[in-house]
Amino acid sequence: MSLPIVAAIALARSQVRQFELAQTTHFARDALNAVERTTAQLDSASRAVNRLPLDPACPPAERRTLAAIDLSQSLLQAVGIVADNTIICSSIGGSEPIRLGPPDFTTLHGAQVWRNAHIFDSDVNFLVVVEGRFAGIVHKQIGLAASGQQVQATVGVFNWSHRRLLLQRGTIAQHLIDDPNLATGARLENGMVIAIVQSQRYDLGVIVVAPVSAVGSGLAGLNLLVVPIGALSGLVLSVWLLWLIRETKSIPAQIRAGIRRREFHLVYQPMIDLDHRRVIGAEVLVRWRRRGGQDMSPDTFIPAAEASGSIRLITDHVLDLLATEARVIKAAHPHFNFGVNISAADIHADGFVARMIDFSDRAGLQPTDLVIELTERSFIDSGLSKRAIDSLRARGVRFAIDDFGTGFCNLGYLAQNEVDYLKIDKLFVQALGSRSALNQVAFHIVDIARDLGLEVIAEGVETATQVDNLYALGVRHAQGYRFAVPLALDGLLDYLARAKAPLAAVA
Ligand code: G
Ligand code: G
Ligand code: MN
Repeated sequence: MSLPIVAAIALARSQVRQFELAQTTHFARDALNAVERTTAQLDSASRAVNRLPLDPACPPAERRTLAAIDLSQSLLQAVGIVADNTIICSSIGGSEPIRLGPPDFTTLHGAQVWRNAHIFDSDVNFLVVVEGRFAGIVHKQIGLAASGQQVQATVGVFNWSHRRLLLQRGTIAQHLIDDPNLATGARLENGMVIAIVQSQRYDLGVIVVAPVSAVGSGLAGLNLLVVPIGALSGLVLSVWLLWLIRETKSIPAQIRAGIRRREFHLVYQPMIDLDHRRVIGAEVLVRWRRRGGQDMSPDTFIPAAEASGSIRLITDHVLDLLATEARVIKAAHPHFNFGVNISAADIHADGFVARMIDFSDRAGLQPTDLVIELTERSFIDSGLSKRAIDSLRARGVRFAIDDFGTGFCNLGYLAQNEVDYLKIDKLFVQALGSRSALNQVAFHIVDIARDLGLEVIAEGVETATQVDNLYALGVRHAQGYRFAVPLALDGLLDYLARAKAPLAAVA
């Protein structure tokens, strides 16, 4: 009955691949929407500025007017007035003229474009678009910082008729857009998914290049790619982005400040043993509550922390918080297990094993109480992770591969690195029994796990039907809204107290 493992993976992969083509195109469209919104704002700011009188002295009243225009155009970094390739007045600069030098190119509509302007004494470059007297200034790099290595995708925004890249995250090879037959569409090429969309409104296009299999894992993160270029669908995201753009501090500095101000806290999502309908532990998830009181999802800031090399700050802080709270939980529930998310950068760093042992001592945990959740990215450097994993497993720590099926899906590391669990991503759980192109993936993952002697944990389980389907496949551990949302410490303790009765009453 069980398919040979290679066939199972091939099947799962082909489903995922079709999905990736569609998904990558979808991301490119999202990015294009954002770019179009920014372009519309440039247009409207340009009309407003070109109506202003030209006063080379740039009096304060003029600067205030520019600032008002700037504020009403939320996607622009700044606006200014230009004469002779020189910004003589701007919404955020002083009154010193800023020389731009000759433009990179002129668009079909006569706007001049500087792709890498050094202005405002800043160490980042800006995209500057000049139309008549108007200069619109767009930040180029915020998106690069805010999106992660996690999302192994490159995004480029380019002028369609000139084939000139305007903004990019990562490096887009020029030859990919030089193609004279360039058209909207997606294709697979050398292990990469390449999606291109052309704007119907402007002389613009977006290209997204993602390694096959990086797409699923980046579902949320990929949205961040469009940061420099525009606002996004989710309110939380755009608030975060605007804040990032206006904030002058680097991401590591922001994280340090957040830690100092105690803005991070932990939530726990109960993990259920389906055989006995018991809570056996919880996954520990970090939250960042910004000063406005808004919770920031780790999907947003973990990739930013990883990309800026500051994930260790967060991991250390999470372990510090957990060391205290785990003692409270353990006091009431001695057999409780903790699933901790660890980034690839953590496990590849020197001293990881010592760090985890030190943590479990401080938390009063046995190594056997700990499940370390790694994403498939952690196995890229298989040798490095293997040493750490083997050493901790010898002490009784268990390991889970998180979001299995969305990453590199390379059997090599599964053979080399011994782990204990595969976690099925909620994407696949939710596709189960649906008409989604992904509806067979969970089945194949369970198959793979069985062949390798691993247990499976299902994530994002929301309905009784999903529980039944998963159980029928042989899955014995689950977490998801069906049982409990991620809960803060007090909520978890309440939940556990109630769950002492058979869990069916709780679920
Ligand atoms: O908590 P959800 O609540 O939004 O979490 C989103 C993603 O962020 C999860 O896939 C999880 O792997 C990751 N995540 C949550 N908490 C942590 C953490 O403490 N460290 C790391 N590295 N990732 C985390
Ligand atoms: O490690 P990571 O992928 O493991 O974290 C799980 C993520 O899924 C968290 O963001 C968590 O808040 C979210 N989540 C947990 N349970 C459910 C669920 O039942 N449905 C959905 N849609 N999301 C869930
Ligand atoms: Mn996880």
